[in-house]
Order: sequence, then structure tokens, then C-alpha cells
Amino acid sequence: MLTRSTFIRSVIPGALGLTLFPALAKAASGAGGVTDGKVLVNTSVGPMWLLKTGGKVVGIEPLKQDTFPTPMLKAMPDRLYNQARVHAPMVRRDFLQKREKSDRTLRGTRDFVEVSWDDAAKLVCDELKRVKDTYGNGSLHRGKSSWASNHAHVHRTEPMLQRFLNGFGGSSTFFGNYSNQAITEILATVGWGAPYGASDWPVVKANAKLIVIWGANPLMTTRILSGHYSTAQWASLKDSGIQTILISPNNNETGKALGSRWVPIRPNTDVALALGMMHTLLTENLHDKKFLADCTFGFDTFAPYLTGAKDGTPKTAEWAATITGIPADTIRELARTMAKTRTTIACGWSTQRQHHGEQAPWAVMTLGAMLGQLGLPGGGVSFGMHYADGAFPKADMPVVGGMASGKNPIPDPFPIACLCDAWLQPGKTVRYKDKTITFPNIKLVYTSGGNQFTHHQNTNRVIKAFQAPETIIVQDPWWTPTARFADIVLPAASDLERDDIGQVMNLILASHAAVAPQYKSRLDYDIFTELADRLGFKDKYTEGRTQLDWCRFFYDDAKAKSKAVAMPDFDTFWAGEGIVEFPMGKGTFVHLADYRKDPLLNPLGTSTGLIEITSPTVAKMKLDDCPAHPTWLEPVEWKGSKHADKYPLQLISPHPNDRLHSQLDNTDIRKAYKIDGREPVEINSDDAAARGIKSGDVVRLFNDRGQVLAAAIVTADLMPGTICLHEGAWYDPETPGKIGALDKQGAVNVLTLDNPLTSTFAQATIAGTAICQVEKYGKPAPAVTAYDQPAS
Ligand SMILES: Nc1nc2c(c(=O)[nH]1)N[C@H]1C(S)=C(S)[C@@H](COP(=O)(O)OP(=O)(O)OC[C@H]3O[C@@H](n4cnc5c(=O)[nH]c(N)nc54)[C@H](O)[C@@H]3O)O[C@H]1N2
Ligand SMILES: Nc1nc2c(c(=O)[nH]1)N[C@H]1C(S)=C(S)[C@@H](COP(=O)(O)OP(=O)(O)OC[C@H]3O[C@@H](n4cnc5c(=O)[nH]c(N)nc54)[C@H](O)[C@@H]3O)O[C@H]1N2
Ligand SMILES: [Mo]
Repeated sequence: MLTRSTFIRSVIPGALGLTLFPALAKAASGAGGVTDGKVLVNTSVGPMWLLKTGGKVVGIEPLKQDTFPTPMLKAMPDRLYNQARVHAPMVRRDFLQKREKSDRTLRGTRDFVEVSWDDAAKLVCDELKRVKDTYGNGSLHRGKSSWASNHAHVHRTEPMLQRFLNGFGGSSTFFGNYSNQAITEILATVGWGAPYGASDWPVVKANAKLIVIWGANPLMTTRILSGHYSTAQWASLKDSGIQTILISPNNNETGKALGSRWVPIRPNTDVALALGMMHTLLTENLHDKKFLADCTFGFDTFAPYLTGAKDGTPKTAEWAATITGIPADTIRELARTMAKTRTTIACGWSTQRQHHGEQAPWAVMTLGAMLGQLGLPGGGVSFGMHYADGAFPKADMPVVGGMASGKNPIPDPFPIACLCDAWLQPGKTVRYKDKTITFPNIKLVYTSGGNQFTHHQNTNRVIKAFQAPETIIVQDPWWTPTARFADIVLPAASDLERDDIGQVMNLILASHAAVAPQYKSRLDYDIFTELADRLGFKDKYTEGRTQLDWCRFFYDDAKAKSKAVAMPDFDTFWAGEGIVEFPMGKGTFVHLADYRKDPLLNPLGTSTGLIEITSPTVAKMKLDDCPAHPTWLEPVEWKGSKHADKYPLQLISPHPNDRLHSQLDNTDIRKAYKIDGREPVEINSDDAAARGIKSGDVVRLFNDRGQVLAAAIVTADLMPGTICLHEGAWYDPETPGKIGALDKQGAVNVLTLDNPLTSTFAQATIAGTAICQVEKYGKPAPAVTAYDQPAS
């Protein structure tokens, strides 16, 4: 298994690291400030030293403070100079000629023309003005940008674009996210609010006897943003004496690395498992009656549902077994073991990215309440231990601020998972909780730092949606699938080409521009500054600050608030090592301990102040698809649904191990996992044998929504009847721009659905709910061209 030292050996060949790259380059600030030496940067997959020779970035070295560096760090040099970089501003030929009268079905056909920055900026401003003057600000729309720079403080793409559009009078926009919208909304209504709550790792390790990893793959999903504290904690469980159980359709990397006991579960059936366990607890009198009485609301109306008194179906272990595929004895045994053992249930977010995704977290929270260990050291339920540095003991350090997005006067944002519905159906209304939302009349979309063609579900519908607006602008460093569908492509510089402040774990960092913006790219900040200048609101946008002024501004603000450490002045910080270290937290925090001790003095944000097993708020909404207590509701697509005879495999699309979604798919690191250049798809050995599929075969996955090629990995580590294709491979259509085209390399969202959504309660994505069929691809497979420059 990978450890910090094996990682370092694999990144830095031999003595290279120390002889060629002397201790530290002083005065590293500014583009190209160091020709030969090390430059400190912070990225979405963690901080690192970039190693430069002859002015070029040639390698990386992890920080000594990074407790478990991710292999993704290694992709940075190739990411910077990548073959898929956008070299110059580009405009779709037909759009350049005909503007809003262009043939929008030609989007995605990659017929681009290079233009000067001056022409590009003029074109963007003309289009923004035209749409604003003709239809109003509500017809300008901000495309979702999230993971471009979630680590950044100055150059965070989402607020930066918002700030620009808001400065221009506002735009229609969205709310929510693809990550955790269902759990965030349900937990805020019935539980403890944001889904990140977790006890500190030292408490968990000292007290838990059993950790149940439920719908999570924490060794992989903690690889992002941070100094990888949590990855190291997870890895250390292997020899800790703490037992681990993995509940998942696949025996994932975490389960394998920790040697966890794997309980395979049919995807989308976790609510049934939790109900079967709760039925066992109730009928065997193992539930914690005192905790239920003191700290929860509405168990009495839920219990008749469990026993079947309410609907005639007792939620027995046998009942759950037929749905989940887990033997009834195992379900009973899991319930008994957890009741007897100090158990931390560590859930990920996969089970809420599914049809009726509000139910699984609610059901597991209720199970936690019946077990009665919420608020005890090493016990309870956490939905936040799998994410970044989840359960990191909070350090005594100030929060570094970030670029403000300004006020948007345009009302009525829509849930982001409604993207296609909204773009395609202006004026249509949708129910959201007890409200009605009206979709805006979108005419121009501006996206910076988001990749709709990889992140949104049902790609062929996304193509249709992309044919709706008059103008599409995409700002990105690389020729992503989304950039290929734009009218105007503005080349952004990446985070290695700009100055910023970083904050990870207990560190505040100087993130230096390692090189100048490559090719003709420009910093996002500079692009927006120029556009704001042309549109007459530059001062409002910049507040008179350069990027370095902003770094200083946020740093100085943090310095003024710092108590535990006297931070150096900005110039010393910037010119020196660039790392300020704060004392680690004590590591004694126990999630919900105060609440448990006195729920009346420490109420939650729910309507009753208590953990709501039955929720008066949800009841009042009277939603058919989100009842008042956790309920098993069949998903729209699964083993038992319509068309399951035609499409018998349930498709899961977990987050990729060696990518951040679509990011890094274009880099060399893909050679470590792609098979002949194609995305691997895991297929159960029985399912493969029945179809004559062997490992390495190119296979075609298909359903009524689309078709993709991928390369088979035949495995027993996946439940029969399921199939696993990670999200984020770049959509690579055999016929560019064509709806229904064969995707050549495994872009999973070609197969997923974006309607319906979780429920009217959260209207969140159901990326994890889909069925499909797979067959051996009998013909020679077309070459992957996803990362090539489009013809100009
Ligand atoms: N390396 C890496 N890390 C990341 C990201 C990345 O792209 N790459 N993305 C980050 C982001 S933005 C997010 S939101 C988080 C996401 O964090 P999660 O939502 O927790 O991640 P997923 O990979 O979707 O799901 C975790 C695991 O759940 C299991 N699973 C899938 N379906 C089911 C099911 O129906 N039932 C059960 N019981 N288990 C199931 C699979 O083993 C899967 O690997 O990860 C973050 N971390
Ligand atoms: N099937 C399926 N689909 C999913 C998921 C799933 O589990 N299954 N997970 C969902 C989740 S949780 C999430 S968070 C989303 C993630 O979706 P996205 O946030 O779209 O994810 P990324 O692929 O990281 O896209 C970031 C984009 O920003 C660009 N970029 C990077 N740096 C810069 C920069 O400095 N400036 C600019 N302008 N652009 C930059 C990148 O090239 C890329 O196009 O995907 C969702 N989609
Ligand atoms: Mo996410």
C-alpha cells in the first residue's frame, strides 16, 4: 500500500530532489521568480513544492507537513504544459459570422477560429450588452463552476465570475450543488445541519471499536484540497485494532486497503438495509429508549412503519434482504454487533446522490439514534469523515478570507440539477419544497471553471440544452468537452500561474505563480478586469487592487485576527518560506456531545430543536416523494424497475481515484489506470462470463439515453448485477456535436439521468441511479481524441 515514503520515492527519482533543487529559493514570488529551485503552490489536490529547472516546472515535491501526499500531485507539470491547453482566444466560425443567428446545432463540431484578445474581449462585451439590453440581466446566466479552484482565496472561479456578472447588474443563477445537496437540505431540516460534522480523529481512534464505512471510499475521497491528514488517519486504521466494515456495492480501494469486512449491497437500497437493522433493534429490544426519549422527536410515529402496523409491511431483515441482496442473518447480525460495540458509522455522500436521496441519510441518522451512541466518544454517525480533511482537529488559526461575489439583484435561482430543464424550458415552473420556482429566460451562458459535459447527468440532453442559448462563453485553461461546445473560448491561466493565499490543515501558505501564464492565456482575474473595464465598472470589480494586493489584503486581515501565532508581515511571509504553521487542535472534540448532554440547552436547528425521526416541517409540505419519516421508496431505475429486463445492470459512478472529476483526465497520470487509453469499467465476473467479456476487452455500455465505450476489468469485487464506471472521463463523441453519438472512452454521464431528481424536497442530482446493458464491442474501436486540439 502507498505510504508517504513510497510516494516520495516514486515522485523524486534518486538523489535528484536534494542535489538539483537546493533547500529553498528565496524571494520566490512573482511569475518566473525562480529559474532553478522550488516554488510553493497550493492546488485543489493539495499544496506542494514545484521543482523548476531552466525556468520550467519539471517535478514536484510534497510538503513535509503533508501527511499522505496524493499521487495526483505528480500530474502538475504535465497539467501545466498539457497538449489540451487552450492556446489563444477562439471563436466558433459560424458564431463569428452570424452571432445570435448562428446555427446552434453546429456547437460541438469544433470549427473554431483564433482571434486576438482585443477582438475576443470586444465580442464578449458586445454579446453581454446585447443580451442585457434586449432581454434584461435575467437572460445572462452564470454556468456552474465549482472545482476549478475551491482551494483558492483570491482566484476562486465561482465568486470571481459572480462578482463580474453582479457588477454588470446581475444574472440568473442556481443554488445547490452536485456533491451533497440532498443530505445538506434534509440534515438541516431534521438533524444537525451541515453534513461535515465529525468527532476529531484522536477521539475516534481512542474510543471506537468498530468503524462502519457506509457508501464511502475515504482513502480516495480525502485526497483533495488538503494536507491529507484524514487520508493518513484512514490508512492508519489497518493495524490499529479497530475493526472496519464496508457497506458498498463494490469492495472499493478503502475496503481492500484496510482489509475491511465487505458487505455487498445492491446500489440504491441503503434505506431498506437501515430499516431492516432498525426492525431488528426494535423487535429484539436493543434500541436505546432513553436516548430516543431525551434527544429525538417522532419515534412513536415511525415505529408503526417499522413494524408494519402502518402499511402492512413489517420492515424485517427478510424484507430488507430481498431488496438489498444482503442475507437476513447478516442484517440482524450487523444490528446486534453495532448495538453491542462502540461504533462510528462513517457515511459518504453516494447514497444521497440517488433517487429519493434524502431518505438514506435520514434513515442512517435514525439508526444512529436507535443505537443511542450519537454524542459519545467513538460512537454515532458522521457524514463528514470521508471528505478532504474531515475530522481534522481544528487548529487555533484565523480564517483567510476570499473574493466576495457581490449582490445579485436577479431573483429566483433554480436548483442546479435542473440545468437542462431550465435551459430548455424558460418560464416553466417546478415545485421545490412548498415553493414554486420559475425558470429564467436564458439567452447567454458564461461558464468559468465548470465542466457541464462531464459533471451534469444525461449528456445527450446536455447537448440539446447547449443548443438553446444564443451565446455560450467558456473560460478554461484546457479544451474540455464543455469548451468544445462553446461559441467563445477564453484561455484562462491555471493556478500554477498566479499568486494566491492557501489555507490547509493548520497552515497558511503563500501560493506563488510558478511561471507566467502559458501561451496566450490570461489570469481569470485579468480577463474579468479587462471586461469590467470595457463595460465601465473596473473599479467596482478590482477595488483598485492587483492580484498581489488581494493576497496581501486577505493575509493582513488574517494576521490581525491571529491569536496563537504572531504571523510575520506580508512581505516577509511572501519572500520567505511562505508557510505559517499554527498549533494543532487538541483533538478532543466529540460531535453532538453537548447536544446529548442537554438537548434543551444545546438545541439543533430543527423545528423542535431535536433530532427529528418524524419531521413536522417535512410533514407540512405534504410531498408524495418525501414523506414525514425515513421511508423506503423504490428508485425510478434499479433491479426491480421498468426496463430492467432490457437494461439489467445497475450503474454506479463513483468519484475517480486519480482525478478530481474531469480534472487531470488529460494528464499523463491517466496512464496509470486507463486501458489502452480508455476509461476502465468494472464488471462482475458472472455478468462478464455471461456476455463473453474478458478483462481488457473494449465494451459498449448503453441504455435509452446513450452509449459509451470503455475497457473491461472483470472482478469479483463488485456485486453481480452492478457495473462501475467512474465519473469525469472527458466526453469524446465519435461524431462531434451529434446527439446520441457513441462516446469513445467512458464518459459515464452519457448513461445517467437528470430527470426526475431526488424529490421535490431537495431537487438534487441522482447521478447514482441508472440502469444499462453492456456488451463486447465487436468492431475495431475508434481512437480516443478527447485531448487533441480542435481543428482550427
Ligand atoms: N480522488 C478524488 N477525491 C474526491 C473527488 C474526486 O473527484 N477525486 N471529489 C470530491 C467531491 S467534489 C465529492 S462531492 C466527494 C464525494 O464523496 P462521495 O459521494 O462519498 O464519493 P463517491 O465516490 O460518490 O461514493 C463513495 C463510495 O460509495 C460507494 N457506493 C456507490 N453507490 C453506493 C450505494 O448505492 N450504496 C452504498 N452503500 N455504497 C455506494 C462506492 O464504493 C463509492 O466509491 O469526494 C471528493 N473527493
Ligand atoms: N455521474 C456522476 N456525475 C457527477 C458526480 C458523480 O458522482 N457521478 N459527482 C458530481 C460532483 S459531487 C461534482 S462536485 C461535480 C464536479 O464538477 P466540476 O466542478 O465541473 O468538476 P471539474 O471536472 O473539477 O471541473 C472544473 C473545471 O474547471 C476548469 N478549471 C480548472 N482550473 C481553472 C482555472 O484556474 N480557471 C478556470 N476558468 N477554469 C479552471 C477545469 O478545466 C474544469 O473544466 O461533478 C458531479 N458529477
Ligand atoms: Mo462534489
